[in-house]
Amino acid sequence: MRDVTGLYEEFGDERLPPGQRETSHFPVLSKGETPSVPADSTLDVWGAVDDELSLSLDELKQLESERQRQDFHCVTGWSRFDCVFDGVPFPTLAERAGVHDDAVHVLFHAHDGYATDLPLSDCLREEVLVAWELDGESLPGDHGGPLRVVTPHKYAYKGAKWLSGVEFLIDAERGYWEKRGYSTTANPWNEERYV
Ligand SMILES: Nc1nc2c(c(=O)[nH]1)N[C@H]1C(S)=C(S)[C@@H](COP(=O)(O)O)O[C@H]1N2
Ligand SMILES: [Mo]
Repeated sequence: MRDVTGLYEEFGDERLPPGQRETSHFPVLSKGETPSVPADSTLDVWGAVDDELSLSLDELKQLESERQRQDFHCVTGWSRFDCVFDGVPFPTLAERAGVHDDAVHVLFHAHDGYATDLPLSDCLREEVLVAWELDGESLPGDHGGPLRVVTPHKYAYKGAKWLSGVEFLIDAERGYWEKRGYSTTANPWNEERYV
């Protein structure tokens, strides 16, 4: 298992980012109801890529995956340490799609109509996982099952639950919360909460 709970050293002095409090349970935070994701749904990858992808969950699981221990920081002020996620590191997916040199940004799409965006450089990190297991069990529906993104170096609204698509962009576009005033870069150790 790869332990990335030390990644805070790149960004700050303390594992717990400023203004956060640690919680031992795992709250659910969604903009609306948990959507029902069809069993035959695919993860689609498109935009500035050589090969558009449409992968079933089984196909995704055949890519090189790993288990990671990560921390989770919600912009509303709670953090949960030591979450264990299984998934495919984002760079592996990007490599499979053949991302174009002029791509600079990523927009993640979800089955509940949610979207969130990040600079490509913030996504091309091993700890950005497209994940299907939490703490050794299939990802619970409320937490984004069957498939979600996790971004331990960012506030957790960057991690789309019920992931349906990944779009590579040559011009930045804003996601659901980003259009409503939340930060695009969302570094918890700089308290980049709002614009
Ligand atoms: N599709 C989707 N993904 C989402 C959200 C959402 O409403 N819809 N909420 C975001 C927010 S604000 C947070 S803090 C985390 C919460 O994840 P959790 O419910 O597993 O704690 O999911 C993020 N991803
Ligand atoms: Mo959040």
